[in-house]
Amino acid sequence: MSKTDFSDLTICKDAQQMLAKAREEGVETVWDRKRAQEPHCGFCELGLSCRNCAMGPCRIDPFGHGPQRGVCGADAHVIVARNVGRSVASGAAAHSDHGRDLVETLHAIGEGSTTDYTIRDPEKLARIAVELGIETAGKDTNALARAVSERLFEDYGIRRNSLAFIGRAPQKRRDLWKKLGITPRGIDREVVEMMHRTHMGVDNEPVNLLLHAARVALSDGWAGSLTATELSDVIFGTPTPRVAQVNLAVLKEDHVNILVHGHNPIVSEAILAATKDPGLIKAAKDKGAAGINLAGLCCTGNELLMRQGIPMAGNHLMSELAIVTGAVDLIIVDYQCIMPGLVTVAGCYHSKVITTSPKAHFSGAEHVEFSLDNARQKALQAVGMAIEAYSGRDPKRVFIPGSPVPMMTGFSNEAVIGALGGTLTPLIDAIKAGQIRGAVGIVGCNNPRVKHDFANSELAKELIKRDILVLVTGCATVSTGKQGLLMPEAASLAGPGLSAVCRALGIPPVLHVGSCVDNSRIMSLCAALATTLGVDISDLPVAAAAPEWYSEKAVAIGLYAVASGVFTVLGVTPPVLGSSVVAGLLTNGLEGVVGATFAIEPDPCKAAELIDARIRTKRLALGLSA
Ligand code: SF4
Ligand code: MSK
Repeated sequence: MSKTDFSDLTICKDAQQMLAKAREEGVETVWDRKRAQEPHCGFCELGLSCRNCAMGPCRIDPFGHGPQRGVCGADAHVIVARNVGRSVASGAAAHSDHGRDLVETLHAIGEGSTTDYTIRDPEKLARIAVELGIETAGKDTNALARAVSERLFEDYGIRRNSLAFIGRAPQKRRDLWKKLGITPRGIDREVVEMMHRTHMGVDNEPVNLLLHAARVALSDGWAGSLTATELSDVIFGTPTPRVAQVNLAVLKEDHVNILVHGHNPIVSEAILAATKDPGLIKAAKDKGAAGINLAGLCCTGNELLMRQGIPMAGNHLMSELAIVTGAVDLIIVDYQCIMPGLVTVAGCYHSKVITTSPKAHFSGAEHVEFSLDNARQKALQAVGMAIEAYSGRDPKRVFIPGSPVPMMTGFSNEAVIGALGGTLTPLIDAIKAGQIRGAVGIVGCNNPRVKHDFANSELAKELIKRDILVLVTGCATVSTGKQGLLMPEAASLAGPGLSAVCRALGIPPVLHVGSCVDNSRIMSLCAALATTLGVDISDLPVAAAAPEWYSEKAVAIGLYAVASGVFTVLGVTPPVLGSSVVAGLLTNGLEGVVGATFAIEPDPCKAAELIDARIRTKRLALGLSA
């Protein structure tokens, strides 16, 4: 029997329609593959399996009837902690390696070895140079680019007393990290040390392992990710508020449709420029198209959305479904969150998949390698390939559902502070007056274990109702944007205080602040608020939530938020419940160590209650009304 109602899998009408089309056309999606995997391995779900060496793989029986130690003698607590540590290392490595690519780009611009990229925000570059203690007098923009990139290269591995941007964290927080011995020393160093510690026979004490995991995560949040954000702004421009559009209806039936997918704006910005090439536009028209249409998926989509207002076709779980429209001619990817299944789905249509990074080849995809000295030429080539692919499109298989939803974007910290008149004082006043009771970052992904977009958007609705400002990044942006929460009109869904602030400023109650690496913007804002108020981040009425997370990057983000003092609610249970020590530390014990913990709550209404209670406690402790 063919299933046609997919409302149990996703709240989005466009996704439901595409799931029905996929089913009809015999196309397998992530949800089908997830079902085929069920039941998932119970040992792995609890974090109790280990394959770190060839004496194993090993598993611990959670009921006490089978083995309680791996072949090497590691118990449940060590195995779970090692697994958490490796996840954090992988997530931090992903963000930080992305950041390194931007340092290399900035350096190449400074050296003059690329002309395909320029510096669009030289003022921000100069501000960063001053922040890093670099002498700016007599240096032109290229010299500053060289000096800043050289300083930031040093964060990747060479031991220094501190990382370049660590001074942004409040003094109290830095003192605490120092006392705990978790001040990050080098981005690559912390990741490498975690891989070392989790090798058989190195660190076999779960608390010590988790403290180092916090250090790894901090090297991501206050260095790798922050570098990616700041240098993307320098090179591609610091975002400013604007209105764009979201959902599958941003695809255009009569245009050549190109989707960018992945994370780093280095490729997607080059593609954007190529889509404006008059010769290629003419070539598209010669093939019978009305023009070339570019839209984004996942975080590189967020990067283009924030800075250029390019529409978003969807988030993580929409990537295959976008192809099912039959209207996508080319999907061009860099790295991270690109499901290998995408190539198979594209193979069911005329759609071409192009990979661009030497780090990320996909079997079955065509590889057009981008480098800093050929990006413009390769982008023109890729767009040309999209135009060729358009000729193979089958109009009978094209179905683009619904109509686009408008969404406001571009709320960089600079834009927020600019809108407030150049200082944080109006925001602080609104918090003190209780108009804005607190702020919460809803970050992260989709996960087929959770009804698509439900938890992300319901949590946002519940929070704004309680006069809690919401900041979104990554795939949560699309979840909330599709529900209309990213438009100023959504102020009508907010509590009276937040609603009044939004109406006065003409802003939505849910602000889009960027991609996954841009969670560093939220940390920088929290740090600035705490420093202005003379308190620690853990004293602020703020929280974070990752209701639909799937990625190891989300584990790193969650841990750097907690280690920075931000209470963080996870909607998907991480594989830690096999160890009472690890689970207890993460959800309780860390409070006494770093002033924040994780909570695990899949129900978005209950998650909102937990966050509300936290914000209430923090407000009262600051002498404010609850
Ligand atoms: Fe088994 Fe220990 Fe090897 Fe892990 S490290 S696979 S628990 S022997
Ligand atoms: S893309 S890490 S699914 S937010 Fe950054 Fe989305 Fe999560 Fe990837």
